[in-house]
Amino acid sequence: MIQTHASSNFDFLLNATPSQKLKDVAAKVYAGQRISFEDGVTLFKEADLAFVGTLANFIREKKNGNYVYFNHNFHVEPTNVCVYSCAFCSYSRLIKNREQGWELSVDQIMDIIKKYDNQAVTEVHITGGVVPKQDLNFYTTLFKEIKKHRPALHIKALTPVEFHYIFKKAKLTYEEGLKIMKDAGLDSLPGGGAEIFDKDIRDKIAGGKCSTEEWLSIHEIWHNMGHHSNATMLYGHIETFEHRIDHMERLRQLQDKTRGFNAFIPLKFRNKENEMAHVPEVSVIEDLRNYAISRIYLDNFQHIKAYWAMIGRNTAQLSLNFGTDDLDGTIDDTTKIYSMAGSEEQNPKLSTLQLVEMIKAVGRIPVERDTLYNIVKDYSICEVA
Ligand code: V47
Ligand code: SF4
Repeated sequence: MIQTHASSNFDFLLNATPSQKLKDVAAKVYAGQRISFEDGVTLFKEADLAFVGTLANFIREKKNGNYVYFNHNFHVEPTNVCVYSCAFCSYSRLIKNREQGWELSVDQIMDIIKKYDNQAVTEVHITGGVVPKQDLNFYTTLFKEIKKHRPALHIKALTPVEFHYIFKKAKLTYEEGLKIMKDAGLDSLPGGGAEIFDKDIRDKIAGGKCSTEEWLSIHEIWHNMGHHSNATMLYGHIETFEHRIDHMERLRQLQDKTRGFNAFIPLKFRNKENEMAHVPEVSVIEDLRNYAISRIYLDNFQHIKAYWAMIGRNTAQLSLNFGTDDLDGTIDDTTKIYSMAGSEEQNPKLSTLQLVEMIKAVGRIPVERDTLYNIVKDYSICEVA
């Protein structure tokens, strides 16, 4: 019998581990079966990087071949002042210390948007702190202005943290509020604010802001309206492996119902200058294991994103062999969330050429996508202009 590369890797894996539990998980993955909650925890507790990496790469190549996606995007952070005080957040300045923060007006944000008039960006990612002034009227005015100025620019904006606050203040249901935002120009939702879904841990690190149920409900309603979103998980702080699998399990269940998530984005806790600075950051090996196990567990998510601005370009590049297939975008030094939290990327900005070279250097095919993963340019057949 001719052995494929994948099946010889699996034989090697089965022979390499003495653990029957791990052999069983590998057999399920190879057969294309969903792994259970217990299997996920077993992978976190017992499997080494080579083991989960081989399984994750098998799934990644089955789902996305050799492609690595990126987009041309930039961020707008309307404010870093916030009514909440999440313990992990290095970014927000409490509302009482307003002098340390910024609050942009619609006109100031439009000046940022107009800076990209002659650039081939396809997406603006808008999110930041939560303040009373940036309410329903502020965001609907902003979205309408953006669409009036540049109709094709995809607006990926706001998280359930902001929506919950804004809609409550405006006395609107989630359905009513999301419809108004959509009509004003909102195209999709980023994955932020998910943090970790376990209630005890969420209360400790992000108490006061929208609950797990509220986060999931807003995404479900948005998906049922026919639109898409992403999902994140903040890991590597005070959570356990069970909490990470619980988080992914809740996302997997919602995705079974709606199919509305595009990508899952694990976010490594960074510990610079926040209330959790005493909590050590996890190792790069743990980052890669976490990407790989996410890829294995979330069998109904098409894409796993390594957000290079947070994890650093070298680890992001390495992760392309451990389950990830998306690097986010060019960013153009427009986000401060991660540099303020201690990311190695203090001025996150990559040119198309840099992204393409990063991806080609590991033997993969760079593909520029739009927010919804339609292919804009396949760099196996195009040159960088
Ligand atoms: O929800 C804040 C995280 C998120 C820290 O959807 C931190 O394409 C680590 O969601 N250490 C916002 N993480 C960013 C976000 C995102 C980013 C890129 C792409 C997409 C997408 C979404 O940033 C917050 C929080 O989980 N965060 N502080 C920190 N110290
Ligand atoms: Fe505010 Fe978001 Fe920071 Fe929490 S993570 S304090 S909600 S800006």
